[in-house]
Amino acid sequence: MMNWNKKLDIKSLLEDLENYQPRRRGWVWRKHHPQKIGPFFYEDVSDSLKRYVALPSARHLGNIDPQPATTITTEIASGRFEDDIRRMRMAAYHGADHVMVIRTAGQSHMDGLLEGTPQGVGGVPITRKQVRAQRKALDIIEDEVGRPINYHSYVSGVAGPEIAVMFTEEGVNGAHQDPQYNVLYRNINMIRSFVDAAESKKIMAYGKMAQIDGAHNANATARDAWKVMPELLVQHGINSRFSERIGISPDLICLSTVPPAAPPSPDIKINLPYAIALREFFSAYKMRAQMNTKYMDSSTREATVTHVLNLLISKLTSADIQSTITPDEGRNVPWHMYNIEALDTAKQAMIGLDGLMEMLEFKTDSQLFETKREIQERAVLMLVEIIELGGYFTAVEAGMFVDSGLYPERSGDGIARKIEGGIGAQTTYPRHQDYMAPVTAHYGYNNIEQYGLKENPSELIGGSTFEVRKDSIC
Ligand code: Z98
Repeated sequence: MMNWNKKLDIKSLLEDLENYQPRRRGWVWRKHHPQKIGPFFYEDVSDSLKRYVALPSARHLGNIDPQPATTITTEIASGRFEDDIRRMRMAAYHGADHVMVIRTAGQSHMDGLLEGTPQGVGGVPITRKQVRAQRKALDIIEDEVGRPINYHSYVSGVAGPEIAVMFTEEGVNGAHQDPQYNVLYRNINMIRSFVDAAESKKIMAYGKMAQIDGAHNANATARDAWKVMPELLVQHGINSRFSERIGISPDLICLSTVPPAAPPSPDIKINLPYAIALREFFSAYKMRAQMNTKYMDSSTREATVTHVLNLLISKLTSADIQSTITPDEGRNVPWHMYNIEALDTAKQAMIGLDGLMEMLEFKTDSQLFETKREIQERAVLMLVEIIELGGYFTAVEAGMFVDSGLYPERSGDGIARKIEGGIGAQTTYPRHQDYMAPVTAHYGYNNIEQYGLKENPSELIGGSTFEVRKDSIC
């Protein structure tokens, strides 16, 4: 056990790193456990930590630190992997159990794995060495705080499947995976992105990683973010059904939701019906509620108020993962102090709102439910039009996505991509009749019957790197 007053020693972390093995695979949810903590009884909490930094006013209340039942995320983005590790530890003490390491801009365009521990801007280049050292650090940190910590990054881009394999080998617990992100925001070829997504999802299912989609990027990109609400339902639907059909368990399929509006818009009047519409359509899946970043400026005070209103929506409609990005992600200046304050904001608001839904119920015969229904109808109509147009690829080519008109209105400013265009175009090939790859969790046609096998193709080579850790992944 570390001396909690001493800094994590990066040099000793790197010692013998080539032999470090992750202690587990897969995502761990907090356990909901109503209980008495100090003088109060709490409904929506999980167990307290062994070591923690409580909210400042806890010193008047016996230093209690009730932990919400919801997973709480921090986004770590220093640009230096050593600093990221120190930030993770501080975040865990403040209540984060989902640590998302942000990539430096545009790793999606790199067609392969990177090596070493290079530096980045507003995030790090994700590599095996960096991931292994950070998972190792988190193993130490989770022993200190007494709670499993989920480590997370991105399986997006032209190297998606390679990254998914590396993440599974290294015990990464969660990742974003959504081919629509590649297509819309990184102009990666659509066919390549969907083929790669099938492979990546199959691997993530095997690694029991939580998968988060990319719909929140439409909120952040559209000029009038509240108008993309119907489309967001469509994007969530496409990715989550795709994932489920490939084998990801529904309790690991997480929708990346963001309340689209923020003050001075009438926040709750716009965001609440949307959140209810979403929960109703996608009740089988988990919700990862990210705070609004679109309407955020240089005032941390303003960002914090918006964050608290977002937390109220989460509490009213239930969120499984509460993301707290640094309030200044909107400005792309990831000051760590604001990450930590955002964690405290989430913890403070969630605990302050404990038991809210035992006291309230929605008026179902009100404007709230009429608006909810209208959003759902618009989303269904959009899906119908996509099918009539000839499917997703043609709809993207026609610019149907991230248009700032409220569907079925169109502004004509959507992001259009060419089916035959983009990075990685013309790089998919049908598998030969004889095709066979002796690897585990491989999507699609894999002619293993010719070797008398029905499953586990890697038996042919005495296990792949998922079953047997080989020198090749040192
Ligand atoms: C988040 N606040 O993580 P590049 N895939 C998806 C993403 O949303 C992102 C990337 C990949 C955000 C942080 N999101 C920004 C679905 C980035 C990153 O191409 O390496 O930048 O991919 O929720």
